[in-house]
Amino acid sequence: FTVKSVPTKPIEGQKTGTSGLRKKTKVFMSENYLANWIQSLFNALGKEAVGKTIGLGGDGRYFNKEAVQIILRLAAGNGISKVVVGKDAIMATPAMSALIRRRSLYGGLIMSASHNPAGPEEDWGIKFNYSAGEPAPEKITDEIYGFTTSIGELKMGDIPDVDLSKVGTTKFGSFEVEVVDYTAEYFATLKEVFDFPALRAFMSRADFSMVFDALHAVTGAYADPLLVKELGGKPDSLHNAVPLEDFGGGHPDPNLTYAHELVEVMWSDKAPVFGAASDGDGDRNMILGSHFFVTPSDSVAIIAANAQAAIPYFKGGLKGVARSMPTSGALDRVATKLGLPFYETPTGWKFFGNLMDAEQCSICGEESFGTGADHVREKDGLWAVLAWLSILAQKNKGVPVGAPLVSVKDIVMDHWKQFGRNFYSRYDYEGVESEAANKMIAHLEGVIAGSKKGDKFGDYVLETADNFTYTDPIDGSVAKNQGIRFVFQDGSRIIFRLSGTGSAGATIRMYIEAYTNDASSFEKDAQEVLKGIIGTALETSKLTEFTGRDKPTVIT
Ligand code: VG1
Ligand code: CO
Repeated sequence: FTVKSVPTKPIEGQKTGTSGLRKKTKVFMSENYLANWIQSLFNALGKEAVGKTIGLGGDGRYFNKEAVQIILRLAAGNGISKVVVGKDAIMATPAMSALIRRRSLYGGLIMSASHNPAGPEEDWGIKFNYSAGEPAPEKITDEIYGFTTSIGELKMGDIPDVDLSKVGTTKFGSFEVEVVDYTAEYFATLKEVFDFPALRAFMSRADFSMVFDALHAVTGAYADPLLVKELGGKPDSLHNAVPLEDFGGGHPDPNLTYAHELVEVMWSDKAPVFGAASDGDGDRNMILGSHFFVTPSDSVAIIAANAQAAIPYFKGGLKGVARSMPTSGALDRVATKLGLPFYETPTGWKFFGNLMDAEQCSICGEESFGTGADHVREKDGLWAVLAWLSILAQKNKGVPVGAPLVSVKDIVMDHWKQFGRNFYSRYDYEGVESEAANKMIAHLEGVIAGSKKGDKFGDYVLETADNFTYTDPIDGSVAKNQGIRFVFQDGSRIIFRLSGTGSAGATIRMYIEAYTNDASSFEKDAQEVLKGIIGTALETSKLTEFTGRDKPTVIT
């Protein structure tokens, strides 16, 4: 094939956020928008990528089928020797991470805007993962952005569209496309982590029942082969498990608001023992028990506390644990008790990679329904589901069929008895005017500058207030302005930051946490317990004054 030089011009605003580049689908479909970013990526990678093999796939959303062909032409034109593509262009985010690691690929591209809705009027996105399977560090994404501002040429290989519906290899001279089963490498990795026969035995108990809701997103393509074929689950335990280009018009975000269908099932009279959901690209998870919600911050703490006993991969113990700054302190208490190294990182999975590569961290998590481990370098929704099933299986080993099972709620209550409870909630204000959001953050910077240890904020006494800065302990890189935080003397916290994954306007995230070890209040409703501190947070930030919003769009 020949390589055509196609002239192009820089397009504004191609800067990646918390996790890749996300924009309205129409923006990505406009002339050269996607091609410019991909070419800039290859420019940033330079000679290093020439002759290498990369992975490619996505969450099945609208425009992926066209995008994959554009990316293949650019890969051919830029000297990539081979692209490994998931059948039908499918590849969940953690599956891509596993693919890169197991096949020692140079990197991989994931076509996804994760939990953002899909379709011609909604969002599209793209992210690049590096050789360890980790999201590209800021050093690379900054370089890509640099190239997008000066780009003048696209290098396009003139190859025909590649048929992605069949597994196999197609050659175009020195360039090759291999279409692969998108479950193969991922499931091989999961089998190294979990005891599949033990999970199968537990899931086949007559007194066990579950529902997994794929929200019509990418885990729909993995749920049947994994939970039914591999683990013997019942086919009717899968809900919304057919991936659709527009995710069925829904918002593929596994939380109590957007996964309401699952919530209704789990709070019904016939609620199953276990419920879970995942997001657009399969890296997030929500864990539910019968009439019970496990907060993501508690989930990672409970998985860490039980990992050694319940999951073969961790039988030698954990190397360390980590959480993002806004995630509750529940994990910190587990780290202290187990004597483990502990790290607090900025929001976004890319900050965990270095710790894992340096063998400093085995399990990590974020409050935003992201949980994972060092088997890959992405958060992993189905991993979290299997982790919880493993804990349930282990706790119920001696329980005869017919006797009451140790439930999800029992496991969480037991955990709180040992460690206390970190009441937690996040308020999201979506679609706020960017200027108003920036003014509020500037105001909060002022509050921080004017306050000192011992100051009273409502009922709370200030310990520290700052805009979080992270220095990576492995490579020394510094990430500044990662979130405004007020930490009080009893460990309670108020945090504000702006989302980096939206496609238009601003989203303000307000995170609230209060700790108690008073067992009599463990069953209280988080919104009730947090009412006072939420009021303090709203007053301190003047959120309503700046934004005109008197209530959040989503509460998790
Ligand atoms: C959000 C979450 C963050 C997560 C990121 C990507 O980012 O808060 O914890 O890592 O989404 O998740 P932000 O900047 O909007 O707060 V996913 O499932 O979109 O890959
Ligand atoms: Co996601």
